[in-house]
Amino acid sequence: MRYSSLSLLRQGLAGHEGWPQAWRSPDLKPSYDAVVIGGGGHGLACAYYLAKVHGIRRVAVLERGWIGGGNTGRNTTIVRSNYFFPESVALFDFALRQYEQLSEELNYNIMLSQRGIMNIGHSDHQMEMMARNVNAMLVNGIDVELLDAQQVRSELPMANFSPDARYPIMGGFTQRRGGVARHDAVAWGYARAADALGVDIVQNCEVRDFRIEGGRVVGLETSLGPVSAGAFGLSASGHNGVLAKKAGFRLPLTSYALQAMVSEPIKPVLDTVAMSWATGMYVSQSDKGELVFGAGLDLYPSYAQRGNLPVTQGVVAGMLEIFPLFRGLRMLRQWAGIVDVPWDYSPILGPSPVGNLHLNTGWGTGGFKATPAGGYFLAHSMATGGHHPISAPFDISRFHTGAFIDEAAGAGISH
Ligand code: FAD
Ligand code: PYC
Repeated sequence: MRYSSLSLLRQGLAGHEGWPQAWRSPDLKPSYDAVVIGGGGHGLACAYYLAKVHGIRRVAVLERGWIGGGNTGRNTTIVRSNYFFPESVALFDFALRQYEQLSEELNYNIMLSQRGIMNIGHSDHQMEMMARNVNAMLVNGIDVELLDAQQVRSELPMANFSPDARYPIMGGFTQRRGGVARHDAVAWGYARAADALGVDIVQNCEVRDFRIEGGRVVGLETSLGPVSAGAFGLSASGHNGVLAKKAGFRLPLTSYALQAMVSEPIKPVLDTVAMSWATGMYVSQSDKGELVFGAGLDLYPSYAQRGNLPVTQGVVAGMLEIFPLFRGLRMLRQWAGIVDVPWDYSPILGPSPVGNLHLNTGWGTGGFKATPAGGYFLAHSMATGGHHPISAPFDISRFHTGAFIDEAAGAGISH
């Protein structure tokens, strides 16, 4: 739906009471052609592409809470495609290119801000590894630049460049097409577009079990009753391991809490995303002025969605070492999401060991940037029964063949 400036003004003056719902709230039907488990950005994107690209419109997305209330609404909104291996670059740059035209495609402003992402190096060793990374990324066709200390200083003049700093700044590298996008808007944009194509988005619907016959899933048991379908997609970040176990197989991943926090808002001071692997800190500034910053994984596996204090303290300390001027700021909020981290830090995509159940899992700490890709390739797998060439290297079989795609470094701050 498009709004004229007059109708926007009228809504504003009327206290926003006349807005139509952006998507319906349908009852769960007994059967569909395809059912997606998990109403995060990936699940919603999958439903949209099933309908849009594959013409499959009898689709339901089942979300146990509210859409975007999982990691989609908890992440720090960084998008980038500066990964090491060609397989990863193909995947993440596919997503970034989708993001670059998504506002127009969905007619929904996802507030993509390509303000660049800057990784800061603090030692000769780190600069050496950054040079190797940058060379690999350039070979893969990614727009990255290695920077010396002066170049970093011209972009982050308020950082601590003292030679006596605990973390001296020796240089860095940047991807200028990287940046941030509004996480909720990505979920809402896909939800509205999928709904318009006939997809049922069913919230407060928890998937509790699988009915499996002859090696195939014939239906799901949910908190709103049973549902059957021809194809199923598992896209329930943070709980994919739990659900896979109910479907009778084990996913090679471990679930941890990942934390983030925001400061009180201040005037614009930071116009890129700054990351420091050595301190485990990254920070950007939101359009409201808050500093959005975060940490690496919590130290032990957990499903407690709040994170533990030593990690919070560590990230604040790391940020203040690099940006001492933020010292007087108050912290407004801290939170965490549960992330599923595979053994090689790359996602697990495509058909599962159970026929007609398809996987979109293992995005670990870095799946927001991949939302359009995760959705697109899950839809492809559900519609065709097989892989798109870009998702094929991420098949679960790599944990048998040993063809790992170890992106621990590409995943950056969070491992
Ligand atoms: P989710 O949004 O988590 O969606 C899964 C949904 O499944 C949830 O809504 C959940 O309620 C639902 N669900 C679970 N179990 C069931 C069930 N049994 N039945 C029905 N529904 C169920 N990535 C980046 O690229 N950039 C970042 O800057 C970044 N920062 C992050 C910061 C933090 C603090 C966290 C926690 C994560 C961050 N990530 C980042 C990772 C990113 O958030 C996730 O990889 C991504 O959002 C996963 O999207 P999703 O749609 O798969 O998952
Ligand atoms: O994947 O870029 C990322 C990221 C940053 C913080 C958490 N994940």
